[in-house]
Amino acid sequence: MLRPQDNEARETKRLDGIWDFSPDPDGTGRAEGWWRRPLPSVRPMPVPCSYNDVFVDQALHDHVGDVWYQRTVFVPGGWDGKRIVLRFDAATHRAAAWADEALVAEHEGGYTPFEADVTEVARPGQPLRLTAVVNNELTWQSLPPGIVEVMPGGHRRQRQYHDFFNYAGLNRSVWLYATPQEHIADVTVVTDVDGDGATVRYATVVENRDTGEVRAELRSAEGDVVADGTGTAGALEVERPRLWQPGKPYLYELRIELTDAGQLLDRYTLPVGIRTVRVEGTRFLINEEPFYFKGFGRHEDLIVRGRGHDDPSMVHDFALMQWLGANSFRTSHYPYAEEVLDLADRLGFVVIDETSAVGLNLGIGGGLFRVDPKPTFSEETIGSAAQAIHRQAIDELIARDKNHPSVVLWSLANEPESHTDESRSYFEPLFAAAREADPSRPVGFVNMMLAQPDACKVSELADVIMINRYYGWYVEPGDLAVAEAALEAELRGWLDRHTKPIVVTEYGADAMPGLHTVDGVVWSEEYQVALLDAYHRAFDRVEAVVGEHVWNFADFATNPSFMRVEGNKKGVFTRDRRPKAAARRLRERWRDDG
Ligand code: BDP
Repeated sequence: MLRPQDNEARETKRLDGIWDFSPDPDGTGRAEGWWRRPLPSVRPMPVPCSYNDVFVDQALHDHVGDVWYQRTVFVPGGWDGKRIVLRFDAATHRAAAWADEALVAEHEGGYTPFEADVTEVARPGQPLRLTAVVNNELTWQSLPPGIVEVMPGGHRRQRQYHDFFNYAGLNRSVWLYATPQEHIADVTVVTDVDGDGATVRYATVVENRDTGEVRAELRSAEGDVVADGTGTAGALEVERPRLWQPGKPYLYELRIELTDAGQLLDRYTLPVGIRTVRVEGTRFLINEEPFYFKGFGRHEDLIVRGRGHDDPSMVHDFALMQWLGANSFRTSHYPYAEEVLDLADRLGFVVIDETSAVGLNLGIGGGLFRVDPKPTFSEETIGSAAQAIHRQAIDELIARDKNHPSVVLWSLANEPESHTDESRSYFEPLFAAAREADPSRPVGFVNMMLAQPDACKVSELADVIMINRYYGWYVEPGDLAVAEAALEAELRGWLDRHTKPIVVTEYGADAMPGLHTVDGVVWSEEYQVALLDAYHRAFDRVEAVVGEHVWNFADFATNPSFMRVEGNKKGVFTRDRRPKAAARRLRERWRDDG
């Protein structure tokens, strides 16, 4: 799905700012038709932002159910005759939207965009009332999964199987935008390099087209046309291409134009990075060069904003990652805002792009999150309905992010159950779906410690082994000698069974910022540093390890638990982005000048 953009043929109106907001704790809004009039007892709510931490209101912080957003916008008079679209970059976890009285969109999944053609309802030069109901309930059919429980006092409580707070609301921008009726609806770009030349293959989808032709033009960053062609799909040959390289990105601009008798009908421009990615044996190759992932599993998690997107914080987080010498990250545990991928393309970061399938593992959930164990994959729990939604999430992720050169690997899930036949049956069609949607990138999933190399039945389907490991923390806490040996033995165990590269997608220890001890006890900053050192020694001894992503970039909010001190403290930075001792240690390891 293409991002809105402004040019001669298109115009956008970003609807960020204060919206009217009403929680709906009794769930009466839909039956009462709240979209028909101004919302009851409104409060001001910023968009984009999670609603949970904005007010001093415990009930809203813990709210389970619907909340309503409303805003009247002015449809520009110049949009007469245009196709007018309403787009939500994300509504967590599902939403329905009305333009005036008309229901225009419904969407499941909290981290991918959806849009609606509102041309019939929006009158240029007139106001338009937009209303959205956003629901945050996690069920067996949602990603991530969960259960809503009614507690003895009558209030509803969310049970979940993942370790981050269930921030919800309009976490990303909302847009109204206009395109011509005959318009470019999609563009797919795949690049290939052969000797001194490169091919940029493009395919477009044009909608409502009666006449006209499609032209494609590839321009250098300096604005020179380096290749062009005509047709809805084609291959542009580039001589002596400048490659998009990790840390040294180069972006061309692909201009797709729809013209009729020399007249411009629509145009869409897209940054294009020419690069290849492939797995060979135990190596992960970008532009045929072995790539080593250095970086983090992260969260979209900010003070006050929760999971709400914020440009200044995003740019600052990239600056901090660069300061440490990181070259990559994983969008743990859901697709991040498109702005993040745009910036990764521009700064040369390499991205492992993950769906929001986290917590598909009721075995650990039972232990860690105090939920009664049930079979993970069954029709009573995560079954065919969830699988269909998971498939849709994969398709939407790939449709959204397929053109980003920074994205080199799809992660279909984080730490699902993977040692049972049921898990294998669940994942087989999902791997096939991902490969069908994008034959150009490797596909994997992130394995959990309980499914060791001899037990995991899903890794066979993956191109890369991605593992999260907590030796020295959840297992053998405090004994780093045993942890280091166990880690190395396990890494070799993967190699015995699979000739595939291994990326350690999580490892780390909680550290209370400011807790210093002489003997480096668990939870001290010293222990966090010592654990990273132990892992790094093991990684350096096993050649098939092609990546290290520390868990986590920064401390983040979770549900209350006896294991969490105001959230998860495995950050190398605090939640307000102050470095712990581990940050400097990583800088020494990752940067040549560190
Ligand atoms: C892993 C999960 C991650 C958790 C982490 C931890 O993938 O979401 O936050 O453990 O416990 O199992 O810190």
